Amino acid sequence: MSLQASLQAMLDAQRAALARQPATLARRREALRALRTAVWEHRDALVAAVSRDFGGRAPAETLALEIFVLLDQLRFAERHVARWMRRRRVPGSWFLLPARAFIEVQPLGVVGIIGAWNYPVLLTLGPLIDALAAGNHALVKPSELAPHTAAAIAALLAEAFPPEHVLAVPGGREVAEAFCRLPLDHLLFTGSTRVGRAVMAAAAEHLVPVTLELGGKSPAIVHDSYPIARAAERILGAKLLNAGQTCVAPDYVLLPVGQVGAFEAAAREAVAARYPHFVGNADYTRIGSEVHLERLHGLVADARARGATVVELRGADEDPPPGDRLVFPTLILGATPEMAVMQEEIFGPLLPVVAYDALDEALVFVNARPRPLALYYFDDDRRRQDRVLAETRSGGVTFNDCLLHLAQHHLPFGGVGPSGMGRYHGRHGFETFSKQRGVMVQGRWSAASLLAPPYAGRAGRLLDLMLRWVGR
Ligand code: TXE
Repeated sequence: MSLQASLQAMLDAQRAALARQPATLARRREALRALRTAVWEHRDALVAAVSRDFGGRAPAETLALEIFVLLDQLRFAERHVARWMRRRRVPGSWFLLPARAFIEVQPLGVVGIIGAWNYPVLLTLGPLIDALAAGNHALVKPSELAPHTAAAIAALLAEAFPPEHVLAVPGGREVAEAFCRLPLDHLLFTGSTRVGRAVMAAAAEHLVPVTLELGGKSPAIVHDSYPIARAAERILGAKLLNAGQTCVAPDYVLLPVGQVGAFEAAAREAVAARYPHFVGNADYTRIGSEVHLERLHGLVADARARGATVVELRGADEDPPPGDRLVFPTLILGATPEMAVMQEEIFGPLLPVVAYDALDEALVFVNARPRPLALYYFDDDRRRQDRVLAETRSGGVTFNDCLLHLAQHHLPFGGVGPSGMGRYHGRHGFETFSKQRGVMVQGRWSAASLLAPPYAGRAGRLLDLMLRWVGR
């Protein structure tokens, strides 16, 4: 059987199983519970697998940013799914009275999820939570760029679910491409904007709706009035989680022109407090692959050649041993738009600093670039916060810190424009993976029948009256 045919057979088996078993509340809760138990029981294996894939990922980062978040999202979904799936009565339109109307929320069917390598557990199993809460069956494709984690996820899912309910489909690019050609009921992809385009083009053949969780250059803007040391500490703290390989990491920082020196000093202090040394320090995550390591070295070299001041925030005598994919936290002072580091998503611990004179100028800079996945603004003044909200666009926003809007269960998460489309997390993810079916129940007496032809008489006069009622 060809690859495409065998994937199709998996999809068919899941569709048949879904038709046999309706997605009751009890089944959904049971599925969420099974996933929670499996993640909990496999947590050590997952932490170890992620660390192997990264060539060193701080175990606390995997536990806090992947396992904890997943388990808490699962608990949240278990608690709220009954309310989310409830039928919703809506008011009937006046001209159709006494007809009733309601929204019936149903599973879409069999959904596909393509995970990413940078948070290989969370970005693969997180969307699955929402899909299961919505009562779907799912095919899950973990990233082959995190192969040990992919195997751990496949083992965990095989233990928790029969394959006709949830099935991991590990494999490389060829599998990913075939996966995108399946006539799924929905496809969620997390990864780069470039691959996102290919995913959407492939999905278009069967009109498969897509949610694309992409990335982009998320700016952090610091206002002159904000304590610079606090801003530096929070921006660097967020940037260095997972060594910057986070879709919502602050990509570059816009600083008031007079604050660059103070920011550098505070950044140095913040880094030293977190990481007294780097070589042999398991708290600092390594770069996911050789390719990305080379890419980051290339970005630094290009910035230096174009006149930036490159400041590595590390002890003077440290050098990574060969084979260690360690990139030191690095400020790129005097970054300019021509530098590659200001053109592509960095996805690593490099932080370009761009100085601005007035807030207007900072907003123009941000708005001249593609809409980012996140925007961070440091300022306690509510009126200016509102102004920044009104005058910019991004997937999400955190004021006075970075990343954390992502962890708010009640907020939708997703990009805009090139940073993605659609949303998930909590109820928003539940809705992404549900069909909101509009249902009308006609009464014994039907108002619509008054408009039946012949139009020359009463029906015409009534229509005329109705038009005047809404038009004047
Ligand atoms: O490579 P690729 P990477 C961003 C981040 C990073 C950049 C590159 O900026 O630097 O993307 O990422 C599959 N149809 N993010 O190294 O080539 C292939 O099998 C379907 C942001 O991941 O962009 C592999 O699994 N799938 C992000 C993956 O795409 C296809 C997370 C490789 O992606 C395919 C990750 C096709 N035609 C990267 N071609 C985030 N939002 O967090 C390739 N693939």
